Amino acid sequence: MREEEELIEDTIAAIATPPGEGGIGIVRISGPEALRIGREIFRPRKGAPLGAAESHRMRLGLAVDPQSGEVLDEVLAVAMRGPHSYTAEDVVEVHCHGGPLACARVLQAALRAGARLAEPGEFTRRAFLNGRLDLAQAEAIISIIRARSQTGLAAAISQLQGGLSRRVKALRDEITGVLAAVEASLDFPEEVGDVGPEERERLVRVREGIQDLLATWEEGRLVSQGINIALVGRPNVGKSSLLNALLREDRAIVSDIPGTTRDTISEAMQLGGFPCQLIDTAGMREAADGLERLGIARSRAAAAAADLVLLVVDLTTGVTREDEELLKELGDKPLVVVANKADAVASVDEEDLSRLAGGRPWVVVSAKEGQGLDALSRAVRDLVLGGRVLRNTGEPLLLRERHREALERALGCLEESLRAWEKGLPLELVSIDLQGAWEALGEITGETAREDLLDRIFSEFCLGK
Ligand SMILES: Nc1nc2c(ncn2[C@@H]2O[C@H](COP(=O)(O)OP(=O)(O)OP(=O)(O)O)[C@@H](O)[C@H]2O)c(=O)[nH]1
Ligand SMILES: [Mg+2]
Repeated sequence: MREEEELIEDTIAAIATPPGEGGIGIVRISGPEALRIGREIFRPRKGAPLGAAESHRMRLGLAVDPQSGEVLDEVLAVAMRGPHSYTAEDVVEVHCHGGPLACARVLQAALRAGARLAEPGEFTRRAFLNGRLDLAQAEAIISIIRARSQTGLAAAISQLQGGLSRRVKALRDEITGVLAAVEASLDFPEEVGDVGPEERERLVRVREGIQDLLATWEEGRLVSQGINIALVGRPNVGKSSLLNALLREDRAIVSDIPGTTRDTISEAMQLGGFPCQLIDTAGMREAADGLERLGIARSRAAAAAADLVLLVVDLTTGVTREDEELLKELGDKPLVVVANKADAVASVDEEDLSRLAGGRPWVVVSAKEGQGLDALSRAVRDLVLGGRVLRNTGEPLLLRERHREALERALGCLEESLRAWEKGLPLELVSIDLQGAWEALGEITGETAREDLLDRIFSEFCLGK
């Protein structure tokens, strides 16, 4: 539990499910009054009042207005007594029929019975303040909610289970040990004597530990934030068909008329294990009319802004001069040449393709038959990782800029203290920098996080989380 405790005395409530129609809609109530409020707005069909019997047990009954007794919905309700709940407080959840009005009225009833409307992330903030989760774990929940790839999700789950926190805590404990030795030798120089190579060795190991974690950032950033991939090429080569094939969905209009796609279309998907925004663009050519020219300007902008380009060429026409010019225009942008319509040709002129690609990766696919898409996905993966391999060993990955920044700071302080030590500067100076490193590490798990930092982090959450 953190030292500077916020006093939690009120009870909060919010709708925890997304707005709109759905199977169920959940109103969540947490705090010291949750059970009382739950009893006022929920009338069980049979048995003891809510919260009086077994904890965590779903009950069928009616949600009612606490004042008028009007029936609001037929619901399931569950009371979870603290500390065995999400927030570690008493929690009541009312599962309504998933209509916006039913949920809103049950929430109103809870507010009328004395709850306060929760701020975004306030339930999770309470879980943190009550010591149920540390800060890195709370942030993992955001990463889980936002995960758009298997790898990103797996990394976020491992973070929620404390993978990163344990690592950071172990590093911090090492520093604590050295700090204690340094302080002791400062306070009782006669009895303790000098701190020596052993302590310095420990700090060197901490430095390596921090560097190892920092080395996972590129990969963590990839799996959490993803990349933009633009489909670029002449008209009619099958860019939109490829988008549809990769999405397994009839998303973009496909036709045999060149210049079908006018505006860029962007869809989120996974390619090569990474989340990405796949952007279909208008076919590039010397534009015939003004509208098409506008579309082509957008294509250029999309290609320029993309992290990676899939340059689509048409096997039925073979590589053309325009393909070559396009490639030249794209410069040294990371790029995969995608030769499409393999189903429509008897053989593929590999020499021609490899000449065009000029050392860049190229793959042969058929958007129509869905052929070669795995190879395309592998090519993207290899290009993005640039020879690096995804660890995927269950080792923690840095998923947030905030963690990277705190680790950089910790590393800076640690190096400073090692330098001071080696120069034989007074131990007081060594100790100040060690403190800095210790505090920076503590920001990751939240032991030393300030209130404004917490505000910023928890405001990223959705309402009801
Ligand atoms: N045989 C065959 N035809 C394909 C394949 N992919 C696309 N086509 C056809 O090629 C034509 C153009 O496809 P689109 O996907 O609209 O091409 P595009 O590159 O998006 O064209 P623009 O939007 O005009 O730039 C359509 O008639 C498709 O059916 C393929 O893999 N094999
Ligand atoms: Mg198109």
